[in-house]
Amino acid sequence: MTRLTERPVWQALSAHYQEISPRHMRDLFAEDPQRFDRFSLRFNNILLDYSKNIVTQQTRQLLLKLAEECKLADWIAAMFRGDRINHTEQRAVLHVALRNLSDQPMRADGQDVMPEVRSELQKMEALSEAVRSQTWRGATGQPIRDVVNIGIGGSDLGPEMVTEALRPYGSRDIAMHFVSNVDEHAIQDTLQKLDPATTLFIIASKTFTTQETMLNAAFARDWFLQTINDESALAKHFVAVTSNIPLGEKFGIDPRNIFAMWDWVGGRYSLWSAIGLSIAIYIGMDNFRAMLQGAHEMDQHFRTAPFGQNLPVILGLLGIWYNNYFGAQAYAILPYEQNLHRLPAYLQQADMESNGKCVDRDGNKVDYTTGPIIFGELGNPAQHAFYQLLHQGTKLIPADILAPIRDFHSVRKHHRALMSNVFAQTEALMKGKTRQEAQQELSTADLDAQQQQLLLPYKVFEGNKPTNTILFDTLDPGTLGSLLAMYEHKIFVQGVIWNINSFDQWGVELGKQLASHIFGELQDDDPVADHDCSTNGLINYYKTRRKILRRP
Ligand code: G6Q
Repeated sequence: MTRLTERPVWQALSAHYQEISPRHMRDLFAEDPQRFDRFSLRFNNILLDYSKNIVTQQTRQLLLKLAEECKLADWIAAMFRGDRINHTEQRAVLHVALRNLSDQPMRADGQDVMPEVRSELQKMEALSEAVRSQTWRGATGQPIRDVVNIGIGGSDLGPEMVTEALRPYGSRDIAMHFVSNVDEHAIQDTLQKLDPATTLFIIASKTFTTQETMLNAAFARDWFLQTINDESALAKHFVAVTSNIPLGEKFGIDPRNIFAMWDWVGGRYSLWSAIGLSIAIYIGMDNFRAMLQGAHEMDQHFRTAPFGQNLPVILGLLGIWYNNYFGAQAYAILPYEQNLHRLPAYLQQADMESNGKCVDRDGNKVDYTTGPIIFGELGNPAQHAFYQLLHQGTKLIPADILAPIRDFHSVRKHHRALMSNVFAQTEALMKGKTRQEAQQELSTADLDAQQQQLLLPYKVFEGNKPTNTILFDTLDPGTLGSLLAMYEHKIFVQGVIWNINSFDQWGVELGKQLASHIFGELQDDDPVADHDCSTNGLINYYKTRRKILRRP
């Protein structure tokens, strides 16, 4: 297979970059009054404006050619067909089946997975409705008031982000809690507010072996049994989502309350499965299905829309443009929607765990950069924090700005202020402020000529900072589903171009192995000597200090 950087289109893009990089978006806008129409896309009630990027029609053409030459269409077909495109784990990648609300089969290893998917959805519906309608009663006959999801990584970030995002749709009678960190404070702080008799725990772990989750789950079970000293009561207060059913049963969970997971769903792509049980309990199954529907519609769009009108494809290609030609190392996710406050953390995992890879599908070390550093925050507060670097720092950081047209609050002025910041920031990042404009502004200030000269260089903004603006009518379950599926597919598009496997995570596996070995070594106070001298030194310092601090 031709290596990426040897492809003629890659080289054509390099040459094109030389031509276009000195250009300023101000000029691109001045030259083309239709630029907004030419570089924006619509999908349902979502608008993607990507006109504020350093691209021309030729850039788009070349990027689309790159996608074509990298056989993106074949890869998309392979994913939907259930081929084992996660080649290092020999697994199909079928999170799209979890939201396949059509009556079409979807196959992994020739087997239609849809009957199992539907049956788990029904099981989720039964449990979530029982809890919501209070027909599910705890061991003392009381309804459930609090649900605690114990999981980490893919078994935590998605459900937590979605329950936050869809708060206006959430139950007022049931509070949701998420515990992932193995720092004891996380579980202690959560449990101290709760009553075991009205609490339901969801132990969410695909493997049911993850250290953090297992320790937190065992802690929760002990806490529960301290008050309700009856093991048979566990069945009413503990359910599990796992592909390791024997371990779930061994933990003491009633097999009827164990929800299945499959090896063709990666953790970070699993919120659509029973890993999303906490979401279903909180927003109800109708809303959960609406979210699946929104994702399914995006899947269909991704699968069928021409690449030039395909939101995930365009977003993916723009990311490649900055990452590989402009040398941009980072990418910012900036939601102007309070309830999306966990989206940056969620996308950080989705993107960085998927595309943080340096070996290609043929086993070769790549000679180009892959996944960017994803970071972000709520846009408005972030303006008063790190936007300075976006505006005037030395790094180019492309950003996605997401905002709803209509919010749920009655205070219209707030929403107008929020949106004015969206438009002002994207405009300022694009246009910047020229020396002349800065000079003009300073001349009207109450400053003498010397002070004006002193300030002038600091008041200049280069601009030409790329943003995508993503507007949607309102953050309802369907729209959220579409947006999340859009990002999942964007990540896949980039993985295809970079010729890497976006669906394994050997870096995460390494962490799991290492910690369990050292966990054993920390059982006693004996010094260790089997690591490098730094790690030995740190462990032994910890053991010595721990011993001293332990003394009364
Ligand atoms: C996600 C990763 C990882 C995983 C967690 C939890 O894609 O594989 O974040 O979700 O390590 O794993 P378990 O669900 O097996 O506990």
